[in-house]
Amino acid sequence: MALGEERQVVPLRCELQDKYLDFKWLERKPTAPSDAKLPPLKEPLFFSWKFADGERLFVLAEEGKGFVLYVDTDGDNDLTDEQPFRCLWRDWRPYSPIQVRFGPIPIHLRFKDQTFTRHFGVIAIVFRDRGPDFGDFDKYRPRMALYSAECWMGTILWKGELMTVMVTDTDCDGIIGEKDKIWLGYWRKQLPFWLPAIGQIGIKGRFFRYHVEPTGKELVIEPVQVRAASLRFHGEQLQVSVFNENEEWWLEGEGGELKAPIGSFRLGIVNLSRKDAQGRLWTLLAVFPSKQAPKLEIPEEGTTLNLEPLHINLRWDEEDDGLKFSLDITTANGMNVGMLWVDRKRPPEPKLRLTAPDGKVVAELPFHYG
Ligand SMILES: [Ca+2]
Ligand SMILES: [Ca+2]
Repeated sequence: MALGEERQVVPLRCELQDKYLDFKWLERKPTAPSDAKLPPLKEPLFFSWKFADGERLFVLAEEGKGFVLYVDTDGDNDLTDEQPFRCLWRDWRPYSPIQVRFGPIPIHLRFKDQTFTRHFGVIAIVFRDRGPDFGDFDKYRPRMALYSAECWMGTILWKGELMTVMVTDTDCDGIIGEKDKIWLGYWRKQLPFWLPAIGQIGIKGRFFRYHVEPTGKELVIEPVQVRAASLRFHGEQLQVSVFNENEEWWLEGEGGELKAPIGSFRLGIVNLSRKDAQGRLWTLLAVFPSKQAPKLEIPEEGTTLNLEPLHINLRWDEEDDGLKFSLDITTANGMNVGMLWVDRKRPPEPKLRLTAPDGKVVAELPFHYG
């Protein structure tokens, strides 16, 4: 992260935001807890969510020509001391599925002898059956989701350049921990990527452990000593995530060599860049398949990452009266190629040529990116 030998403390500032990158479904409850104090409510629907200091009740109810949301923001199980959040039917956005947002809602939390306030948004989404409901609000089937309406911004030194980072409370528990995310490069026209808010990284042979403080006020980066060996690759740049039961690393290397901790790992993500003979820059992003991530052993003498040859897998399914063809690409070690770019653009779409046994071309069809 920061390429320094010293421990670094990066202050983060909390900002309200109305966009969200992740959300969590609130848990629907058939009734309110028996000791909950409720204001008078028409047709209430009960939901709950577990924050770092315990469960909170959310209640959506009808009110005139709209809806009212009560949230137990201070966790005392009393909704009569709460400010209601309202919306009208005309506020429902004609998205698919239709939805309305409430908030920002201040949630007052207690964590390790500290009290602080976090802001969240609530999205009410209406489904009917399995699809979105474009008709009337079906009060018996809404789903409600929670998202953090805050992010924490800071600036780090990343490979010699200043880079803005954004920390989000991804799991919506009100504190920052290992299930939350640090977004890097989100504002640049490059592939945004994220790291867990607590983790370990190695860049060009320097290794660091980092964590975001639970209230989000700072990011602490500390250099660590690691027994490392070479992971050789064919290309200019390589980024990988590796993990085992005990640890997880984000690692970066250049010029055909990446320094990795010695040990037995599995490969989560591979991002490889290489120039071809014409000077075009190819970028390949591969992720582990749904079943199991491929093994990666890093012995003391080092090893080589072999991704090639790439396999092109052609599939077809019957659809109506015809056949639907699709293709995907896997690496030699079985990872799924999620993206393949040339000079930061998608390569031209491949074509499928169908021929009869005598070699006569029956059809020539272009594929489309799905
Ligand atoms: Ca309350
Ligand atoms: Ca969290």
